[in-house]
Amino acid sequence: MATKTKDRSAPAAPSQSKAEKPGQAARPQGNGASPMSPEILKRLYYYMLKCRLVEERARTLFKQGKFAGNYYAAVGQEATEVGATIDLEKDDYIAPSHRNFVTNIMKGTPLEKMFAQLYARKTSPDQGRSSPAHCGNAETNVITPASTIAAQLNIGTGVALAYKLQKKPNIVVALSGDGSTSLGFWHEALNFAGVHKLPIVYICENNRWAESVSVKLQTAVEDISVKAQGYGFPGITVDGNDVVAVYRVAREAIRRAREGNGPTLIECKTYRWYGHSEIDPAKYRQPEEVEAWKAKDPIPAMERYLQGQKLWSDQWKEKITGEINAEIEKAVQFAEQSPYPEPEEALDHVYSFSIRERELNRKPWSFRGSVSSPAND
Ligand SMILES: Cc1ncc(C[n+]2csc(CCOP(=O)(O)OP(=O)(O)O)c2C)c(N)n1
Repeated sequence: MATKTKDRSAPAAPSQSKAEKPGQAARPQGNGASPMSPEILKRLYYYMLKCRLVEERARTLFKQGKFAGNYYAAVGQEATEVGATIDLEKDDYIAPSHRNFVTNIMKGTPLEKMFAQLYARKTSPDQGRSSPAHCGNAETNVITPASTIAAQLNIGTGVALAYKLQKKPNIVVALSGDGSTSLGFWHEALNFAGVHKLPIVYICENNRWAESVSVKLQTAVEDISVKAQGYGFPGITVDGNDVVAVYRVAREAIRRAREGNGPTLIECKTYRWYGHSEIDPAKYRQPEEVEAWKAKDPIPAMERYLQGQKLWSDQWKEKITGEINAEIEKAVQFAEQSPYPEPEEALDHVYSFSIRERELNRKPWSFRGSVSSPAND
């Protein structure tokens, strides 16, 4: 039986009855629906703030040349990332994209391990193998993002199939961008999940741009959520900067998936504040567009919401900001003091017969004692 890791005391969300019909887009509101517990509202805010502070620190470190590779910030998209994943259980999986580094936080990956990933150190989840942006963690059920965009959806869909075959009550939340919807992988994943009614929720973060390509050149429809109609399951468009709205819709979709009623596609309309990566000045965008979206910053919006609910105090914000920043500093120090992997360790955990056995004379861990080398490999 799956164990719960998060507070689940919030009352049930209203049924998204409009969205129960395949592909029909609904526009739920965060405000005005059934009340939510103070605990979950404050947790939503806490995690958005944490994601923002972690990302801004990561951006600064990159610009200071502290780590190589690249970094793909999702600053501005916190409401979507947090709202869609906060309700997951320990055994559920997240299949993130290159932009969803901070979703690791939502599954409980320690910041130390995340910063070690940025710094490519041996203490990172992949022991210093992959790029900074490709942070997954087997220990917390976060799938390593794929370099090929949208491919994380196929892997996440495979996990959902496994859970269904094993009759486990667990689900997958898979995230991708608007640009990913132009790829065959995206459609293959959704089609397969629709046919087999898999326990998976697809979150499309429509942040308007895929590198320098506008969403208008990716799709001829206004709402990407209508594409779910082709796969026989509900599609919902939601304000991706309204964390309460995203949370309510995602919770309903997660419940549907967990109860065996199949996938949901949730399109979250949002925006990334910065370039595609830290080396992209994003000159293809109009400054007015960027400013208009920055005015919709989900974090102060949630602050105002909490103030309206009488759940706010400046001291509380100061306290949690201090705690998060201290945690980040500790994690940065941990990463900087961690060793790099040794060059010969690059071949550990690699599925290969010949290099290991012929050149290093050691058996690969995955085939230890059970499979012999093919004669002519
Ligand atoms: C198949 C493939 N084509 C192109 C790329 C290069 N690439 C990496 S990220 C990206 C843009 C992805 O845009 P989107 O899916 O909207 O996600 P976002 O970056 O906006 O979060 C592209 C084109 C790639 N990694 N894989």
